[in-house]
Amino acid sequence: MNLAAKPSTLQAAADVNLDPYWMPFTHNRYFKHHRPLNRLLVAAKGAYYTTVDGQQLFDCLSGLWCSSLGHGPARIVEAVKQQLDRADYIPAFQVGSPETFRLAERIADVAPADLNRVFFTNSGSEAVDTSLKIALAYHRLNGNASRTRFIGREKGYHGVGFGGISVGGMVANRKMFAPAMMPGVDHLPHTHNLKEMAFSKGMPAWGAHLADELERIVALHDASTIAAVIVEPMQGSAGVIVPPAGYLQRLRQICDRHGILLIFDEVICGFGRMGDWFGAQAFGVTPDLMTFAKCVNNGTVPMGGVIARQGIYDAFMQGPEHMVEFFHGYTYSAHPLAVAAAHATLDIIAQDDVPRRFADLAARIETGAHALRGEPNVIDIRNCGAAAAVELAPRDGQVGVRGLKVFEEGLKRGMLLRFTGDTIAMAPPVITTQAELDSMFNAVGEAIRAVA
Ligand code: PXG
Ligand code: PLP
Repeated sequence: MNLAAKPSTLQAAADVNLDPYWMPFTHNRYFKHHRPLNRLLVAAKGAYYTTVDGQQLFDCLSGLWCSSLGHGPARIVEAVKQQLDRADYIPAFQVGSPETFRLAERIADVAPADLNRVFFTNSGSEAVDTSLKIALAYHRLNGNASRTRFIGREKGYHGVGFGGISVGGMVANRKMFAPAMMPGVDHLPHTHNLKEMAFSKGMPAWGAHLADELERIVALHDASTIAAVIVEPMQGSAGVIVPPAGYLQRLRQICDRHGILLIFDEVICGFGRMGDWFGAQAFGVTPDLMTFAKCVNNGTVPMGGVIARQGIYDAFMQGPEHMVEFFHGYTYSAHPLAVAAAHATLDIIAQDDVPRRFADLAARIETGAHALRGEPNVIDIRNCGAAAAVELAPRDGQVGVRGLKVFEEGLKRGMLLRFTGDTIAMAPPVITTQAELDSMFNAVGEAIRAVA
């Protein structure tokens, strides 16, 4: 644990060669130029990271939205250790561990309605691409081979696979790869409108009509060409963009009217943070396919997956019985360490009433976040479930610099914040105390003032 206290380790870290590691979604040159010791993390326990120079950092985003129970719950750690003693790896093609079947059953039990068939992947990106493949194949198996088009949404984040960036709506993640995008993808308009909804608490009252754009897209292409619509119930990556009241319901109605599958990308919403097991239940809308990842096992071992309505799975179950029905899967699908961590995580979520506790935290986050209204350059505050974002006006001609500076000021105050552009996102672990929540919002306020 206390690696940081050993001067030799600190020295070794200070001397570490930063060059060979190509950091994901990171300003590599800035990082390697500044060599920030407070951004080299060596330990994680509960709601805190320890930096290599011995600082404690409060984990304001639960890792990257994945460590929602806090780091290192004994039950999860033990489960993974014991699994490692039993079996390090078990293939998932043509064989399987009973624990995997049991995990699928447990996930089906907490998923809404008849979403009760579970396919395992190793990340949200893989889950998204898997869900798109299931949707295409489903229509083809049903004799609707012309249903090939996907509808995503502006500002959507669906991971970084070619499928995910094609239906995604973040321009920086897409523009370099434009020539290789999936063909036949359209996008719904995003629902982020400062003029109409700035400083809304929870779901904005304005904006349900934006779902009607789906009717326009259907009218343009004809429903017979459209396979599925994919949206995040709450958009995490774009900076906690909250669905307008009634919006998801309306998408569901339009999809039903036209035989279009509705995919909820629940990679961030799943497993408690929205105050229910999934966003689907929290928002009262049942999709046909749901992706998950992250909190399924508290981020302990990479794992993701897709939950399908039984009817979708059943459509695949045709032809000779000895045949593979879906030519898809990953070497590490249902990795035994990930499965073990997931069982322990589900135990904790169920026994400790984690969705309800997140609902309680959500109310306190709403109060704390909106108290930042009036701080300099704050142009919007949004909250949804146990997550909130503070959007800052960009500095002239320097989009993202203010966000970065607030992040750095946060570090000085013992806070590991998350910034995307000039938006600061917060989604602390469920174990966060009121005192910790207060100090997080205090520190954010101070950091915002420090860079004003
Ligand atoms: N779909 C959604 C809705 C996501 O939020 C992915 C897919 C991709 O998952 P993987 O496991 O392939 O990364 C995500 C991931 C952030 C942040 O700070 C968000 C994500 C990942 C990293 C950081 O908002 N979302
Ligand atoms: N590339 C090669 C050469 C492979 O053999 C495999 C898997 O066998 C893959 C990629 C896919 O790897 P994964 O199953 O981990 O996604």
